[in-house]
Order: sequence, then structure tokens, then C-alpha cells
Amino acid sequence: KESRAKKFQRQHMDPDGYPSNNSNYCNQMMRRRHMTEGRCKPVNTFIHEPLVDVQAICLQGNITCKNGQPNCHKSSSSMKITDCRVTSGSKYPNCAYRTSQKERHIIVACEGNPYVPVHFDASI
Ligand code: PAP
Repeated sequence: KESRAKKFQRQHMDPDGYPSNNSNYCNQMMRRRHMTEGRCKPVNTFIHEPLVDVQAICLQGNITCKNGQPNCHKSSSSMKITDCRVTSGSKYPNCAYRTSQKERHIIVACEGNPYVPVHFDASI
């Protein structure tokens, strides 16, 4: 079975995928990373930074997650990201997404030993 750490990497890591001057980026990547199976995952963020730099966020400031759990951490630097949001007209199995590139601080939840990212909480 896929570990939570590997699932995070599949759903959120794309270190070499920026700048993706490509409005089709989310349509392609959401499908390629298996987030359009069973349903269209409504929102998802890809991170275009080295995995080690994203893993290092788990060592940075502890904050409360959106769900109230205390295992979230905010990156001290801003990171290159792409937000994918399903369009209002999108109808499964034809999942259509809007692609938006940003540079933001990101918040991830971490778990386990080693203590690594397992959930993308927010960007600010
Ligand atoms: P995403 O939230 O990163 O988009 P999702 O597929 O929802 O991805 O998986 C997040 C996982 O992190 C969940 O585990 P699961 O795959 O076994 O269902 C979720 O339980 C886990 N997780 C750990 N800490 C948190 C947290 N603070 N907030 C939300 N999810 C968390």
C-alpha cells in the first residue's frame, strides 16, 4: 500500500515542473498523478521546489492546521507552487482544471518517524 509520505509526493511534488507556461498543466498533472479516478479531486497544489527543501518544512515553526490538529508547519521562505482548481463546468470523468502559478509560503502537516510531509494544508 502507498504510504502517506509517498502519497504526498505523488499528489504535491513536481520539483522540475516550473515554470509551466502551460494552461493545460493541471489538466495533465491531475490526471497523470491519479487524482481524477473515481472523482475529480476539487483542489490540489503542486510544489516546484526540491523534495529536501519541502521535507525541511517539518522542522520549522509548528502551527495549528485547518482541522485543528497541531502537526502543521509553515515554510520560512516562499515557494513556487501551482494551484489546480476544478472548473465549474467540469463533469467527471472529464475533469477540467484552472491552473494558477504562485509564490507563497506553504503549510504542510507532518507525521511519522522520519517526520515528513503527509498533507498540504494551505498557502499564504
Ligand atoms: P491532501 O490533504 O494533502 O490534499 P489527502 O489525500 O487528503 O491529501 O491526504 C492527507 C493525509 O494526511 C490523510 O491521510 P490518509 O491518506 O490516510 O487519508 C490525512 O489523514 C493525513 N493528515 C495528517 N495530518 C493531517 C492534518 N493535520 N490535516 C489533514 N490531514 C492530515
